[in-house]
Amino acid sequence: MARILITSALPYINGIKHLGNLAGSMLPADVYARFQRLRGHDVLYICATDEHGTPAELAAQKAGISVREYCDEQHEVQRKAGEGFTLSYDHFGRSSNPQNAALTQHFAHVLEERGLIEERVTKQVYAIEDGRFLPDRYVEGTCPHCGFEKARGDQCDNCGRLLDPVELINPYSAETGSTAIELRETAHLYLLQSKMQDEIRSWVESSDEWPQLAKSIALKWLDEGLQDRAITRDLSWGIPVAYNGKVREGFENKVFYVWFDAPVEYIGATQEWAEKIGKDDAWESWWRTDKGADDVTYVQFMGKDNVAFHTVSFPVTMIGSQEPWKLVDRLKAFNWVTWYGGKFSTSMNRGVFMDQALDLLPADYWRWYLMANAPEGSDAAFTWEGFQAAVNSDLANVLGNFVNRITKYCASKFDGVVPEGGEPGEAEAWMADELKTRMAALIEHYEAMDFRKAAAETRAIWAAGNEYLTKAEPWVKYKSDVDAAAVGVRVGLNLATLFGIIAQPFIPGASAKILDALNIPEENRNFPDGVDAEALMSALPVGMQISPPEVLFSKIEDAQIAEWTEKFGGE
Ligand code: B3M
Ligand code: ZN
Repeated sequence: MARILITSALPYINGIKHLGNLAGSMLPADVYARFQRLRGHDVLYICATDEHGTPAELAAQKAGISVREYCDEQHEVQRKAGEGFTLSYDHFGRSSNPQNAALTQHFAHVLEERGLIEERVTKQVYAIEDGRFLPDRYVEGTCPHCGFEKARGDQCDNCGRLLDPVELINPYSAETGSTAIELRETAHLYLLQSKMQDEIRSWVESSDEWPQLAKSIALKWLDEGLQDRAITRDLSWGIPVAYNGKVREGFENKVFYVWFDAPVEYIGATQEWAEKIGKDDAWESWWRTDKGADDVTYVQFMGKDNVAFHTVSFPVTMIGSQEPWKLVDRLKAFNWVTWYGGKFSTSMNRGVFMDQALDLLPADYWRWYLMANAPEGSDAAFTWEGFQAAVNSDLANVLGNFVNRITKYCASKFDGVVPEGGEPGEAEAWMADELKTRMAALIEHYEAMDFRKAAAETRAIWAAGNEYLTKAEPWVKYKSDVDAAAVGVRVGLNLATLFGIIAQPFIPGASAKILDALNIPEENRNFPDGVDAEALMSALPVGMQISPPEVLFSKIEDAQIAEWTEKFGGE
């Protein structure tokens, strides 16, 4: 049994996330966590809300409440949305919790002791009328790289480049629009990433289990040369620049930069989890290689714009501390889910957000389409037509219809019990061969974290089941040879069980309905390897009572697509 630590990028606190955010980290991490648990591994799946930084402050100001109140509210909103999508976190923490503050301050202290943090006085953007420095998203202006006029102080949304506010051309206050801007001196702590260039490069190059997208982004940053980066900000909301309760002199009105503390929350949330389960030190065997974490496989999920922070600045913090912290072993980065090729936007009424999606249809409908269409090799567009096709064909027809047909036929002709009688023949041999090949391929895709391929293989196995029923044709044989029909029904029921079992990572709700209707005990729902296909096709005890499940999936009608296109946009 392996021990697998899984984290997905922490969603910013400012508002409910859209389907693209969900599909770009939290959902695939959940699918992978479910798969590995079903393979019998010891999995810890951790996430949290990312509550510091200017997104939180600006959103709270807009809402007219304190940042703390805003974060309290929004954490609850996001926790509920995650529950609605059946995201099976072991813990969903908060980066504003005390555990993260203590850890972040510890790292800053240790890094300074190691000579990797130093205080520097630099010129920062100051808004005279606002009477404050304008870090990150408080200032906007023209991007020096691509000329985009609404570039944010920390990153240009148009060309994606990370920016320093002082680089912006014609800067203005994002809050007030004031252009009364000047550069003023202010002291900040700098993380001397340039000193860690070689160590980080050798770590990245030795990481042989990273999918290509992640590795190429990390190496691109290393080739450009690691820059020393400010890890404090002139903000009031965030983790105080303090150690052991003593605020650093001159930093009374400053806090740690959100990206310095956010990844540390992966550890902080694990400490919250340990306290929640009543074993305060249980976090150590997941994060300290001197306390048992050396046998853990750590897998991170994120969008591609977060890769640099996870492969450079966070490892600089961990490796630079020279303490025995568990580093990421595998990193799965995603491109974007677009809304018909463009951006999701509340203000421009483009796209569906997590809460709205659940008002329309149950989580499984979205989970399936978002993973079958996952933005792995390139961006992937959400379209209503694609969504309707995936639901109506894959879920309602190929899976739903199969389960319905065979359970209803068993109920009508064999009193709803698994029938005995008859011997396997050609059709069964064909199905066994299909399962041997396809189950092996399916497990390979999951282990490689190729979610589109795993969904496609899952569907192909369901489709093979339909083809089997066409070959076995129990409803035809029943007229002349009940035993021969019994074989088809018995194997069909075993296949329905298997189809429910392998669907669990993607569509846990519908899978549970199938397996409950077939009276499959919890302990028999693990993910099999499919080598002994014949055993899979005869696992159900004959005479066992089964019942047809309720309707698993309703087809999406054109009228619904028309209504939703009107309401949420779509070309
Ligand atoms: N909050 C995600 C984002 O860029 C960012 C991830 C933090 S992971 C430590 O929206
Ligand atoms: Zn730009």
